[in-house]
Amino acid sequence: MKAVALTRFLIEAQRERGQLAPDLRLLIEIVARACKSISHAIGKGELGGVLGSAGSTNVQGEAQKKLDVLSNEIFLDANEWGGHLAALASEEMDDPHLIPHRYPKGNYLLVFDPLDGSSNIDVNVSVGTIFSVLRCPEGITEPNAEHFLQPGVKQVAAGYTVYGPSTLLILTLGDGVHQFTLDRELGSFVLTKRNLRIAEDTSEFAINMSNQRHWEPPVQRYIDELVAGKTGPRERDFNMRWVASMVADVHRIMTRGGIFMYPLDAKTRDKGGKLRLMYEANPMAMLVEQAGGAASTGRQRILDLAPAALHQRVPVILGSRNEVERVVSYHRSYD
Ligand code: AFP
Ligand code: FBP
Repeated sequence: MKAVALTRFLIEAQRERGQLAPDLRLLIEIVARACKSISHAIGKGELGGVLGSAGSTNVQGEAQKKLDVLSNEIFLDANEWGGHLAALASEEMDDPHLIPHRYPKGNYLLVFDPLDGSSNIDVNVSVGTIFSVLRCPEGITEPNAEHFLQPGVKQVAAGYTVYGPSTLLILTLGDGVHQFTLDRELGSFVLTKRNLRIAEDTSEFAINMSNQRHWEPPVQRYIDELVAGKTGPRERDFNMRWVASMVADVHRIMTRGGIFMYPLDAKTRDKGGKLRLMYEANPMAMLVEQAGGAASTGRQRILDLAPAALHQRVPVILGSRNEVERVVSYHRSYD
């Protein structure tokens, strides 16, 4: 079978399936190009002088790595001139980035986490980029943070790139989830899987177990039951995996099922959770739902949440539908 490059896939989506506006196609192509540049910088590692700390902190108060800052700049430079965006918001920036006056403005808002899991860079473990596309409210030419505060159901596209042994782009335009692999020689993303599906059942879970003493009772109960294995109430053994790069953990679930949890706990309660709604939870929830899985805070569907702030944090429980529903039912029985 002839290889289908991302460009062709997008043009066919535009032409045949009427699914894609031309300016959204351009947006996705430019995002993919930015991800290629990030992949290239990551691949150089120590030789590129890009490892280690940048000596700065972001709006979340987290120490930035050189690659956090570089990836953010790559995204801004790649995306601001195309005429398809009204503004961009990044996990690494306090406020939205407006399109400079010398460039035309478009109808979309791009939200992104340029380098997720950056604590893994220096140890050469998979990291990723996450992005989400929203429509700019009509008539708004100078969007501010408020215009980004739309529930996840309003996303028109979402995706992530995982920089692992190979670089993969996982994309949804609201009609299934598709996987592209970066052909490094051609410099092109090539379609390698159509319509990824997350198995409804699983025997694998991902959670940072070192937080166990901080969890709420429903999560304590759920994980206790999994760890009890064959002799416990679930009557089978479960396996645990935790990469500490959400992109890598979610990608494993996209590939072979599983449940990923960063639940509310005593450590993160004051902030509302650990992961960011706009940059991490919403795009991943759209992808997971599009692949047949489920995504919840434990108490609410993630995609229905009305964001209150650009950098808002939320609890995240996502993956194989039957397990997510079980965790949600445990929350109901304790609340
Ligand atoms: P960074 O991008 O700041 O490294 O955060 C990554 C992350 O938000 C997410 O990708 C992981 O699932 C999670 O942190 C890991 O958190 P712990 O270090 O608490 O396990
Ligand atoms: P494979 O090469 O068969 O995947 O085995 C890998 C491994 O031996 C180690 O790399 C790793 O630390 C360990 O298995 C993981 O074991 P477990 O599945 O018990 O967590």
